[in-house]
Amino acid sequence: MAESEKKEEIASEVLTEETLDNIQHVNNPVLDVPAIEKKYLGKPTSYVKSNNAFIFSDGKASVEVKVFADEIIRVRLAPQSSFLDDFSYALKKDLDLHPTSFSLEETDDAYLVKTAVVVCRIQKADFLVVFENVEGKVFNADHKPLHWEENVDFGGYYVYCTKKATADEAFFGLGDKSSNLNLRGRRFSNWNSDTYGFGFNQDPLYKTIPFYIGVTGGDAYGIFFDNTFKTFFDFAAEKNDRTSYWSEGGEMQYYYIHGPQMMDVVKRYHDLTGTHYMPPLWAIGYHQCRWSYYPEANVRDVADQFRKRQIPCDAIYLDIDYMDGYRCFTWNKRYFPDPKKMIADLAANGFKTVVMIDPGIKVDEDYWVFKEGKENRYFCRRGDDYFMEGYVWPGRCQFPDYTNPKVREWWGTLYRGLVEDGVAGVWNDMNEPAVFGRGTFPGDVRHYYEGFRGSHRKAHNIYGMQMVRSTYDGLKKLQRNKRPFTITRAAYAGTQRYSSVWTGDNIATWEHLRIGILQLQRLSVSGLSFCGTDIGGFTGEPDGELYTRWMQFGVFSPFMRVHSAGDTRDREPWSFGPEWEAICKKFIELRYKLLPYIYTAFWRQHKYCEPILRPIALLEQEKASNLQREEEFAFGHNILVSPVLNPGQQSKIVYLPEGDWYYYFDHTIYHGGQELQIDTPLDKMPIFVRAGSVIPEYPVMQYTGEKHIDALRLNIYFGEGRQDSDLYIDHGDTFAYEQSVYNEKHFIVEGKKDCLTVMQNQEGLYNERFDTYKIYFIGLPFNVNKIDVDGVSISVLRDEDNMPYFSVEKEFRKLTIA
Ligand code: MIG
Repeated sequence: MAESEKKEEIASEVLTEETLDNIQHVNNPVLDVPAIEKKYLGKPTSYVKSNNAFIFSDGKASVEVKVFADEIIRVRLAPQSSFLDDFSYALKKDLDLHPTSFSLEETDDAYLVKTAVVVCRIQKADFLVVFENVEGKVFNADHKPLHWEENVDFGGYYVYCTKKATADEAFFGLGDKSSNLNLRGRRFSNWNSDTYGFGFNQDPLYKTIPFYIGVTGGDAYGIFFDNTFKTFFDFAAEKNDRTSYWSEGGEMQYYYIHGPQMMDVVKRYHDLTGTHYMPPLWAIGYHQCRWSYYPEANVRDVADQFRKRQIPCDAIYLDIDYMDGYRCFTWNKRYFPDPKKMIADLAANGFKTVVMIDPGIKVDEDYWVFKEGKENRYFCRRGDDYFMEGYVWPGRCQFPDYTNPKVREWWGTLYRGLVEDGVAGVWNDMNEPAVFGRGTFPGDVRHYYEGFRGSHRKAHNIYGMQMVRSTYDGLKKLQRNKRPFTITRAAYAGTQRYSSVWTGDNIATWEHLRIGILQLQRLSVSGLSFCGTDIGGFTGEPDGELYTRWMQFGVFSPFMRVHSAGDTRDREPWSFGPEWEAICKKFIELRYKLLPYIYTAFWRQHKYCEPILRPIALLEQEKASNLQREEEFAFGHNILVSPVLNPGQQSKIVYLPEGDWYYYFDHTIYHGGQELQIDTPLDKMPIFVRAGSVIPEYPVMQYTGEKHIDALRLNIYFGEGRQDSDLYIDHGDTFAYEQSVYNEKHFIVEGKKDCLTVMQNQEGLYNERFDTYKIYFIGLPFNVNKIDVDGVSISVLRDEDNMPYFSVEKEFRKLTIA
C-alpha cells in the first residue's frame, strides 16, 4: 500500500471515531447540549422599553410586545433572545398607525401594557399573555405560554401559540377555506396548493391568509399570525377549550386586533395589510371566460353572440392556448394571426381582452424571455445551485424569483408587447407555484426575499403574491397610470393591494355553489373583497338550473366571471337553451343596473376598509344564532341576498337582520330580526333592500360606458327613522381619485309617517357628467301632496312606463316630500 493511501485510510478511521465521539457528546449532560423537545417560556423576570415596544425576558427567551395602535398590539417571540429581521410582505408600505397613548404598569402579579382601549397583561407567574378591554373583560388569553421546538434539519424553530377557547367562541376568516363559515372544530394548514376539483373541507387550498376573527360573549377580536412558512390553525378541534396556531419556521409573531365589533376587527386588519385600489369600472361588469376561446374566429363569434343577444358583457378571456407553445408573452400566430387587430375590433365592440400569464418559463434557448431570465440570473435555484426546473404546460420550465425586486421589475416590463397589442387585463395562474408531478418546488429552492434570503419553505406562500405584484406594477407603468386589472389564484395576506382573486378549480355541483358562497364571504372578511368563483363550475357539467342559480349568485359576487375547463360543453349564457338564457340575461342586466351601487361598495372597501360581502355574523354578532348563519349575506351596505343553493327549490328560509327590508322584485316590506319563508321561482332569488336606503341605478348597457347618462336614477326606499347611503363616482379608469378627483355623496334619509326628507352632501373634486337625478320613491306610506327641493316646489313627472318620478338638480341639499 502506498504511503499516501495508508494515510487516507487512517484519516477516515479517525474521522469515524471522532464522529462517534461527537454523537456521544450530544447526549452528554456535562456538555449542556439540550435535548430536542418542546420548550416553554419561563417566568418573565425583567423588561426593557424600546420605542413603542416592551421586551420581556425570562432570562433566556424574549417576548416583544409592541403597540401599533390603540387597538393593535403585536407579540413576538425570540427563543434565544435574538429577534429575526422585522420584515413582512403582508404589511402595507405606508403603515400609518399610532397609538394615542400607552404605558407599562407593573403590579404584584403582572406587567400591564395599556393603551386607551386595550390592556395586554403579561402574567408574572407563567408568562401567559391576556388581552382585555379597559373595563377588564378578557377578549383573548393564552392557554399555555409561547413555546417552540428546535428544528435541527433546517435551523430555527417550530413555533407555537396556544390560546384559550371559550365554550361559545366562534371563528371566522382564514381566506379561501372550503369549510363552514364558523371554523370551530376544525384544523387547517396554509400551504398554497393547486387543488383541481377540491372538495368541501379539503385543505390546504390556493391561498394563505393567516388571519382569524374570534367572537365570544358577543365581542370580537382578531389574530393575524404573520408567518409565511407552512402554518397551522386548530380551532378547538383537538381540545375543545383551546385554539392554537403554529408554524414550521420563522417567528412566532402575531397581531392582536381589538373589536369589539367584527366589522372593526376586519377594518383594522385592512389598516395593516391594505385594501384593493379602485378597479376600472369595466372590471366589475360581467366577464366571459373559457379554457380556451381560440382561434380568433371563435373569440369573435362569442363576442358577437353577446351583442346579438343583447346580453351585457365587458370582458373576454384568453386562456393558455393563445400562446405559442405556452410560452408566456407570445402569440400563437396560427390561431391569432393579427392579435392587435382582433383586440381593437373587440374593443370597438365594447369588449376588454384579458390574457393568462403563468410563472413557468419554457427552457428554450430561442425564446427571448428564457434567454433574458437566464442571462440575468432571474430564475430560482436549488440549494446546491442547480436551476429549479419542473414541468408545467410549456414542458420543462424555469421560474422567476419574484421575491427579488429586480426580477419583478423585469417581469413587469415583459407585458409591454401585450399592452401594445391592446390587452386590458392579466390573469396570473399556477402561481402557488404549481409544478406537474411533485406539486410545487422542493423546500431547498432559494429565494432572494427582498435581501433577507430564504428557502422555498419560507417563500412558498408569498410566491404568487409577489408574481401578481410584479404584474400589477408593470401594467401600471405600461398603461400610463390607468388602473390595472389583475387576477391571481395564489395569494398571501395583503395580496388585495395588487389583485383580485378567484377560488380556483371548483366543480359544477350544487355543493360547490354552496362552497362558493362560503369562500367568498370568508375571503371578503379576510381582506380579499375583490373575489369570485368560476360561475357554473370549472370542471364537470352543470345543467341549466345550476348554471342559472350560479349566475344569480354571480351578480352578487364582487368579481363576476363565467369560466370552465376545456373538456366541458359550452358555457355561454345561451348554452342551455332560451329559457335559461332569458333568466341569465335578466340577472346580468341586474348586475349592470347595480353598477353604481357596486362601484360605491368598492370605494367603501378601498377608502374605509369595509368588506364588500358581509356575513350575518358581521352584521349582528350579538345574537349567538347568527354566528352559524351562512347562506344570507349583505352585498355592500344596503342589499342583502340569499342565493338559492338547491335544485328544484321553490322557497327558502331567509334570515333578515333587524330593521325593515324591501323584497327587490315587488317591494313587499318585511320586518327583520327573524327568519322568513321566501318564494324562489327560477327567475327570482331572495334580494332585499334596506328600508331608508338610496340605491343608484344605471340603465342597462351592453358594456360599461356604452351610453352617456344624462340623468342618474336614484331609487329611494322609504323607511322610518334615519338611514345613510353613499354614492361614489369618478372617472372610472385612472388614479386621479388619489388626488381627490372623485365625487363621494352622502344621503341621509329620514322617514316619518307623513313625510320623508333626503339630505345630500358631497366631497371631492370630480364633476360628474350628468346634471340631474331621476328620483323614484318606493314604499311611501302617504299620498304625496308636496315636494320641495331646497325651498322650491317641483311636480311629479311620469316616465315611459307611467311610473312617477322627480327630476332634481344633482346639487340639491334637501328634499322634502310630504
Ligand atoms: O393546469 O390555464 O385554475 O382557471 O383555465 C390548469 C388553464 C391550468 C388552472 C386554472 C384554470 C385555467 C387552467 N389552469
